[in-house]
Amino acid sequence: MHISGMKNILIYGGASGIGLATAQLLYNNGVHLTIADVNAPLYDFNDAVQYVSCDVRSATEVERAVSTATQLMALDGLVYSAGIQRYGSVVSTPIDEYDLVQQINTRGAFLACKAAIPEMTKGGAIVLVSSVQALACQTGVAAYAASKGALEALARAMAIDHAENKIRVNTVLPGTVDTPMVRSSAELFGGADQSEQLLQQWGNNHPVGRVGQASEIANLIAFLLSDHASFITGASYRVDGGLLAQLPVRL
Ligand code: BMA
Repeated sequence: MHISGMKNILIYGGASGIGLATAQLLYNNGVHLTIADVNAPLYDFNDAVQYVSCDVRSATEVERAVSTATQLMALDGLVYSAGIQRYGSVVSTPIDEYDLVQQINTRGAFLACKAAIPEMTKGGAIVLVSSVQALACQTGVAAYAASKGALEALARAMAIDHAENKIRVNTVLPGTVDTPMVRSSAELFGGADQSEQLLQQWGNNHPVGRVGQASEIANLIAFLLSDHASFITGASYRVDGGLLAQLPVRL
């Protein structure tokens, strides 16, 4: 895929999972890239991609990532893919755990966009990685579902506020995707020995009969970043193997 129009992109949470798959796709298309993440990338880009150690809870670290990304040229793309998942109902979720999920999944996106938008001096595109759980959810994910729901509303607000700056803002809503985050959930519930089967079972919940691959989400992110999506803003795209199209009704 040709990522037309995109030259300089910053990816928060680009060290693994959907963020990393996006980085790989953009890198292979010649985009100048900066990855901001608390962890070092799981893939070796041979110094061809800038890496900034960044805890998205810190405004200073988030801003440092933007200034690193804009050393050579204006920023024209931002992907926010940092995220964590914790389990529990409102009653069973500890308050500090709720706060942590909001800080990383939602407040971090606010900080990233706050720092990056003024640097998108020639316009640009932002993609926030949300979840199908922003629209419909399973039991025991109250904090995570709330964070992703808020991300949707935040994206809409930014799309409206910054249309005049020629900045488009969209979200992608993945179903279950084979990432370190989902694998650690599978280990939590299935234990080391059953986690692979559990992942497969989660895949079977999707009409296509499998979990998604991070590269399949990256394809949509790259499209939304590119000029091919020039009339798309304030929109949310499910990429979920049919998960949300389905009613749990059997004939
Ligand atoms: C994702 C994560 C996964 C989950 C999927 C579908 O955002 O919450 O753990 O399997 O949504 O509900």
